[in-house]
Amino acid sequence: MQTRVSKLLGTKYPVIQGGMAWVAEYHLAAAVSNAGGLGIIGAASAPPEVVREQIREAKKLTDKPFGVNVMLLNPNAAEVAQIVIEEGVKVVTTGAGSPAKFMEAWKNAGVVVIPVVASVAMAKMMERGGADAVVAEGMESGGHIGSQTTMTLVPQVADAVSIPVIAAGGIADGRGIAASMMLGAEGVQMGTRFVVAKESIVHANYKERIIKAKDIDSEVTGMSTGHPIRVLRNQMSREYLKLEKEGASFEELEHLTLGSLRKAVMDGDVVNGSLMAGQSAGMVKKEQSCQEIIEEIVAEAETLLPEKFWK
Ligand code: TUI
Repeated sequence: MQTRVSKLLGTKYPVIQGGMAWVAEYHLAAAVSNAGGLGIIGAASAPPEVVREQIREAKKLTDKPFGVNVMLLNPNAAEVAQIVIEEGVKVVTTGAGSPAKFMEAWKNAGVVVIPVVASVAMAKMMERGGADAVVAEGMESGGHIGSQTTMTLVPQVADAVSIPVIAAGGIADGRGIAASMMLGAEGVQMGTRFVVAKESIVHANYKERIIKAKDIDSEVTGMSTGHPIRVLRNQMSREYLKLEKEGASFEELEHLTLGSLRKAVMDGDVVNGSLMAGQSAGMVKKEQSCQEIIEEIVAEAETLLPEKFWK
């Protein structure tokens, strides 16, 4: 399955793994790249030197292209942006803001730049700024989200820009890939399904919550503070939403969630941890290797889609 996206990335398939904080470390990224997708190391809020180390470890595990996600709320984003260039990383995706100020340096260094956007306006701005493609991410996604759904965002972004569009949010199988292509995308990014991959270092308790999740088991915290985050419902999210309803300050709410994603991913604390996951959690049924996941979803998409969409 080749599209403008797989050609741009130099991958076998137009499938990208989301740059998820704590989850997207080098084992997962290398496994996705080795399976023909594009693995991504999520820099999130990690210290810049840790990101450099992660990149070097990924290079030991794969000779295929992989990327780094720069999370723009990170106060160290500028340093991470520089490390990506120094280490010769092929692809950068960005999240939770505008990467405009880093774009020129990345382009000059020959890095493929793919900002994640949640609106048509941001997609157009990124194209004008020299982005090679955009990920149009709907609010079905886990973690930090915008307000548009994938079904409505992807076609509107595809109509508004000429660079390739990669769909994200709610995609967990071949039907999601086929649907995304019908909406005008030329690739997909998946997060939640890869959280549960065999090569993912995420604690078994967290994986189990995703596998057991039903369609309605996620909710969005922080809508009122301007930092909406989709998580699986648990004691932590209930407490957060209760405080939010009572008008708690942003600082108070931030304090409650401090370190909570780490708690879920590393310690398996599914009670007080933050279980970021997308609405597609209800579709994720078992732990599989990245190779099994990618082969399965691409084969399914190919049986559904007329060849003109991907040849
Ligand atoms: O970035 C994400 N998802 C994330 S980042 C993250 S780390 C975090 N952890 C705890 C609290 C806060 C963050 C967890 N999940 N997805 C990509 C994405 N980007 N979704 C939406 C956007 C976005 C939003 C606004 C992109 C651009 C944007 O621009 C706003 C502006 O005008 O600057």
